[in-house]
Amino acid sequence: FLPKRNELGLVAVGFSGGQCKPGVDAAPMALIESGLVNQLKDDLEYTLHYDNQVHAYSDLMPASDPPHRGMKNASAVSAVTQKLSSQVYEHAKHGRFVLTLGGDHSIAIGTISGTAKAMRERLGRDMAVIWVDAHADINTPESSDSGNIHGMPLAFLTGLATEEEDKPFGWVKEDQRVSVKKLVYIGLRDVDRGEKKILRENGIKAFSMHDIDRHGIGKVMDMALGWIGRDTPIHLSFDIDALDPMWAPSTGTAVRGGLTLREGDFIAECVHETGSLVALDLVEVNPSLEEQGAAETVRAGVSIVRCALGDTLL
Ligand code: 4U7
Ligand code: MN
Ligand code: MN
Ligand code: MN
Repeated sequence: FLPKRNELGLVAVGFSGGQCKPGVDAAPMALIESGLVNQLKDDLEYTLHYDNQVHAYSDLMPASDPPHRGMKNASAVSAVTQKLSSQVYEHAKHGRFVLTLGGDHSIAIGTISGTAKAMRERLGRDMAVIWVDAHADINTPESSDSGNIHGMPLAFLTGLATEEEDKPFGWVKEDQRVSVKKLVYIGLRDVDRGEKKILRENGIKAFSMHDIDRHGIGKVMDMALGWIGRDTPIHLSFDIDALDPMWAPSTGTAVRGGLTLREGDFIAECVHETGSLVALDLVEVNPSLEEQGAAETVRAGVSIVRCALGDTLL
């Protein structure tokens, strides 16, 4: 079921409407300009399927976007993620590995719904999701204090939050969802009270920074991948704020006490080694925050992507 050897679909998503800080839309260009695409082609020998544009989806932006169930920019996020879902689905359907460069984490509603559907059709299998993040991003509109949709993607993707057909996220259908049993978190350290309840009540597998301190990242990866099991397609969604601000300061919701860059790279390497990785999102890099740290943060993002796509130390 693996993606065709070295066929890579790239989607660059310059979208920031899932949260309130401008600048995260500039990340795809910053990552590409720092040499990422050339490295994937030249060093890692991927054949690239890329439309050579950073999508801003400005044609999809509604004239007015009043709050819906407390969500900010619900119509815009809905329109963008629905379009993105079909872009990602097209790549995945053709057997390509799908790399999506965000953008804020709301875009995962688009990427994961696209790959989940393609994997069901191609393999008849349910896909697993590894979510590397300081945050759990599983607030329902009702449990969210901020109304920012980048803190909610997993609620819509798992079906914990559903909507009527004619409402913003009513387009997310059963065949585009992932099971709570196939979701694994790594790196959590800032989980809202309502989210803790959701994780507990649904028995969702989560490895917090505490678990990483206790067992070490090597053991945690064994346990995380063991939970998913062999021959299950994996979508890796990597929020750069999983890394400690020492390594990735330029991000909208930085939280101290995070992963080292090497631990982040190691996670990506281990998931690559399974041979089951079908897609990667790299999100929440915001080069306009922390001017000092922007280049460093972009470099960290490039490094994570390279590792997930098969770069090795030796
Ligand atoms: B990110 C938060 F309240 N949980 O819902 C929320 F702490 O994609 C943060 O992981 C969400 O960066 C962070 O707004 C979303 C908050
Ligand atoms: Mn986060
Ligand atoms: Mn996130
Ligand atoms: Mn964030």
